[in-house]
Amino acid sequence: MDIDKILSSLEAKHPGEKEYLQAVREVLLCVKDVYDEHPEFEKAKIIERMVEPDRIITFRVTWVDDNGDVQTNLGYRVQFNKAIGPYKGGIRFHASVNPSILKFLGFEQTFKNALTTLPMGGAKGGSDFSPRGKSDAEIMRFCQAFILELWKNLGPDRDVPAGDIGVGAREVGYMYGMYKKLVDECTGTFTGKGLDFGGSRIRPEATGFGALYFVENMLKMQNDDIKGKTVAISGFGNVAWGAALKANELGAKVVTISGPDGYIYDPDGISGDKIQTMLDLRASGEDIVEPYIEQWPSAKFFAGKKPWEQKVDIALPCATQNELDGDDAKQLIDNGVQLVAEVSNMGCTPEAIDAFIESKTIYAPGKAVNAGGVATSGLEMSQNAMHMQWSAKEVDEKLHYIMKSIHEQCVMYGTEPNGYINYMKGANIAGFMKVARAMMEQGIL
Ligand code: 2IT
Repeated sequence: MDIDKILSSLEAKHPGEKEYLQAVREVLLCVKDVYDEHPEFEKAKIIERMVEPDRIITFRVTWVDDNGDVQTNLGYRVQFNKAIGPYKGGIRFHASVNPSILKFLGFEQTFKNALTTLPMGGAKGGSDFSPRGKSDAEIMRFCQAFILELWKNLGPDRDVPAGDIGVGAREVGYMYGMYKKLVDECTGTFTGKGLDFGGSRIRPEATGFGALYFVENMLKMQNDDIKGKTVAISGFGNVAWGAALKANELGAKVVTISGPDGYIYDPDGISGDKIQTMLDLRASGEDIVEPYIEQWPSAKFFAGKKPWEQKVDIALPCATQNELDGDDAKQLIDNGVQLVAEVSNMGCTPEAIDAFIESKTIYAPGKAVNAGGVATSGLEMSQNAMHMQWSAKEVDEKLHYIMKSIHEQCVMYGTEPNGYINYMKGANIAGFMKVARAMMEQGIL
């Protein structure tokens, strides 16, 4: 595989799409050797086909704000790859959303979903709509307007969206409500729904819980466990919440959370009622963490800084892409960090990943670590198809099994001759091989 040639042709076709090109480059570098061992892949142009989405749906979303003013946003759905199953992946509402970000997310989702062991293809969608400071009624009108365009491309065996940044149970509820009104069928079609209308138990917690199960597996490989370890978490949304809950439950001490305004360091540990504070901060819609210190004065707020400057055993980026860069990585390594697990999608920059691998820090990428979220979405699809609802215990057992299996796939494909486990390589090769085999067996399409 001529990586430089593929990348420069992609760059020429999609200039300036830096997140997308970054995600593609990482996968190509990891799978090159395996790819070259399979001349039939090259003959079928598997890579050239895999890096382009099946289609991108772009649309205008017009809605009326509380002042009666007409607002227009852009809406997208990137249906990336359906070799393994129906398109599946979240919807992101954030001012930064653009085709590059949604293409990187859809590309990553394809391999992540392959790793879950469940039959799901990859997709992502969203809008540049910013939920910050919007009223509940505005959120509802926006969600309805978004689905009024997108609904015709969705379906339980076609494309099943879920939440992501800026989209939680409330937004999924409004979108699914509108979808049902238009198609007049109750077939699931969204995951992350409310428990009373087809949602799965443990889905809200699943991304964070799954990430901690993955971390437990990583530590077990080192004959270690998480009890008593200090953990830095970034973000304060749904993913950070689930990760903090489970880290506490497993006996670790969470000392940071963060927002766009800076980070909180709480040496006493963020647990118990402080978790509720996190939820209240999120629910306020202001997108800031500073008010935490008004309620918990022993904690400190560091304006405009990231939590990676603190000395911790474990770092869990839980906020957004490229939130941990080369300098952050250096700081963590100098402070003796033992393990870094991305819970956000592509949370670390390529420079940060290189630094971790070079220093033999145990590092795992988002597409493996955070796959418990979409895996539990897959379980929600199964429950909807069966018209059943499983107990929390049943879902949690399946989530445990899935995370263990993802970890095993990473170890199988990522263990280097010197014993170091390169989880990035392992996850990319395992995910790639499954999608590639599925594409090969279904012919040139
Ligand atoms: O990045 C992700 O895996 C998600 N936002 C969840 C996707 C899903 O379909 O549950």
